[in-house]
Amino acid sequence: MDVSPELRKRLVTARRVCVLTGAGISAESGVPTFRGEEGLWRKFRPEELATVDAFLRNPSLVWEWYQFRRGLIAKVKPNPGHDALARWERHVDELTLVTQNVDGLHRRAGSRRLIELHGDIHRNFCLDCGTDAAPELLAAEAVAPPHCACGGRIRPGVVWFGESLPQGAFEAAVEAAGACELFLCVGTSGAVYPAAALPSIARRAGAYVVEVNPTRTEVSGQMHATLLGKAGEILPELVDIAVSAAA
Ligand code: BJW
Ligand code: ZN
Repeated sequence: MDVSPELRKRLVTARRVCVLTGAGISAESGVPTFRGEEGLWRKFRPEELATVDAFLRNPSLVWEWYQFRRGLIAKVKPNPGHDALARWERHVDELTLVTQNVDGLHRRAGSRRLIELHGDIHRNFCLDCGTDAAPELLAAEAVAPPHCACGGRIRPGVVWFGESLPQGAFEAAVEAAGACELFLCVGTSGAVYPAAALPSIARRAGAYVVEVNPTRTEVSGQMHATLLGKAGEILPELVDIAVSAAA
């Protein structure tokens, strides 16, 4: 991979780093992305599955889709891209990892300063009273969402279209993007807001902004540099450069 002298300098000198990740970083672990050739949404329309209206209209279909994905995620593990970001966090003054992913792979890789903008697929809560669901309610084979003690339906703890992000999550992400010297945008199509606004927020605040993705995206035009390739191959190299300087 060709790292420009400018990017090398930024990697070596940045003390505050912010990274935004999307489904692409988990693709090499075997978790399908949403959009594109191999994307989940080639087969299912987002509005049929990722809105509260879809859940109310057809709770079993939506529940089954999340149970299928939970089963898939349980069988995979973090890849060198996740590992590299966790390693970087241990070596730099401040690395805030903002993810749109709900799969929990960053946490499993060891990232701690983590903001999960779109929730957590392993969590479930009651649509009516908001109480977290007890794990015993969530048998893997269940084909319909269980009910809470209050009678309400249990739903996955993810953020659907039209819903607010978890309280304080976007504000914390904006703060990190606005305060960093180096911002990386990894494995996201940049199609979903407000997450897709973070690169431009970082750039306006003076950060050097870099994208890692096999293809150009809706936010490529906002980048100082785009590194075309897989996160699991490029991130370890970038972190080697950053960490060797810190050693
Ligand atoms: C690789 C790779 C490899 C492959 N290595 N890369 C402004 C303008 C227009 C609309 C809106 C707007 N603001 C809000 C909206 C409405 C809406 C929205 O954005 N709509 C768009 C469709 C236009 N947004 C919302 O409704 C959000 N809520 C909201 O805005 O509330 C108000 C609010 C405002 C301000 C502050 C706070 C709140 C909620 C959005 C919720 C999104 N939910 C989903 C589903 C989550 C649950 C689940 O998992 O089922 O989140 S949608 C889906 O898309 C999922 C993802 O997190 C999200 C982003 O997808 P991502 O990660 O980018 O994946 P892909 O598949 O699109 O891209 C993968 C990329 O990886 C590709 O580029 C590949 O090339 C690449 N890749 N292999 C590196 N090996
Ligand atoms: Zn309830």
